[in-house]
Amino acid sequence: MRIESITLRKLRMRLKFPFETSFGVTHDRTVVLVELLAGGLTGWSEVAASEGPFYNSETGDTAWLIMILGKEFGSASEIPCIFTAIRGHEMARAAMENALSDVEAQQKNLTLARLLGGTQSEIKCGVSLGLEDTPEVLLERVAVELRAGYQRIKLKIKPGKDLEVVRAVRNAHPGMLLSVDANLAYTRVELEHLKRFDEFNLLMMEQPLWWDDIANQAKLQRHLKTSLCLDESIRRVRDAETALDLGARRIINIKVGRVGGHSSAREIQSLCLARNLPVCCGGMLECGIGRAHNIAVASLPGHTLPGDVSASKRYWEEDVVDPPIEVSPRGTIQLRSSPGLGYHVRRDLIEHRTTEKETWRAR
Ligand code: OSB
Ligand code: MG
Repeated sequence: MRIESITLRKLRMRLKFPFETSFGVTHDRTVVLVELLAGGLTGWSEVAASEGPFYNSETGDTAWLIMILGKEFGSASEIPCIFTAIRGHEMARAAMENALSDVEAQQKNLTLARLLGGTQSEIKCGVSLGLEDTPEVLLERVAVELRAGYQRIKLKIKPGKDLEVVRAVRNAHPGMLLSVDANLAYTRVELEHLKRFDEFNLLMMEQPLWWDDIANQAKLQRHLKTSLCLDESIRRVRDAETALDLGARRIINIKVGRVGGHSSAREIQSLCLARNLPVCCGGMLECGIGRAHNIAVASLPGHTLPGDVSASKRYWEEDVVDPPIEVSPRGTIQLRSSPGLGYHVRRDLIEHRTTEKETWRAR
């Protein structure tokens, strides 16, 4: 597969509802898409980066990476070798490898999920709910998602919007799978406060402490009944090994963008599988292209917990894939059987939403 051309574009996409985390509110997404032509086939991927460098250091603007142009690959999994000299920029690297994975799957007449080693024909879905002004508004949101069938609810928390909110939701739904995500909003001196979440019987608490603080997360885990799940802290398999060795967490949130692409996501997934630890697939408010990649990731063995992969219509009036991604009343997404991503990419809509576009061609 020779990389013949790479098109990068930015799309502006309005979220149906603003999404608030401890690091800020998102109203509109700036989605960066990669369209790659290789071996006569077109592959698509989405850069997972947010609008500003708040979730991690990357943004849509730092992701215009085309070092693979004109190069020849037998498999998309060879791409990480090209990038060994690059420090960071995991999401940009991921987008390149993932687009070529889509091509490779089509070339081999496989679904992307099968190419990656996926074994599940249906994945379990949960939702991530942003911060809301009042517990009442949040409770209404929870009710809507449970009626839709979702198997797990994740609540964003931050100091001042945490115990009371979680208590309200837990009291209303004593049996449901519930987790929380702090996106680094606490410090290690808040141990006593964080211990109070133990009373809510949570599936997990995601990333309470700073992203580069695996060591203190390990100390924290020793004092909590609640399982910690690391998101921002895990950027490569070595981070996962460190976290496992230190006992910093019992669950890892795998986001294919954050960890640098499908190969790296698989390394982390197999490490956890070998140690009998569950993983869950995270999300970054993606449009259908990123979402389709996440679905393939979530079909791998060990992804036994419902992740944050939900239906297109939770975020978008109109998604860029056809059919839109749908969730069954049992809270699952059925994997598609057509080769590659399995969804038709709606070029018309993509063009319509494009605000910037650049194509590079190999000579
Ligand atoms: O921490 O998982 C996170 C969205 C943006 C940035 C970080 C996170 C999230 C989510 C949303 O929780 C997950 C989704 O795409 O539904
Ligand atoms: Mg998270």
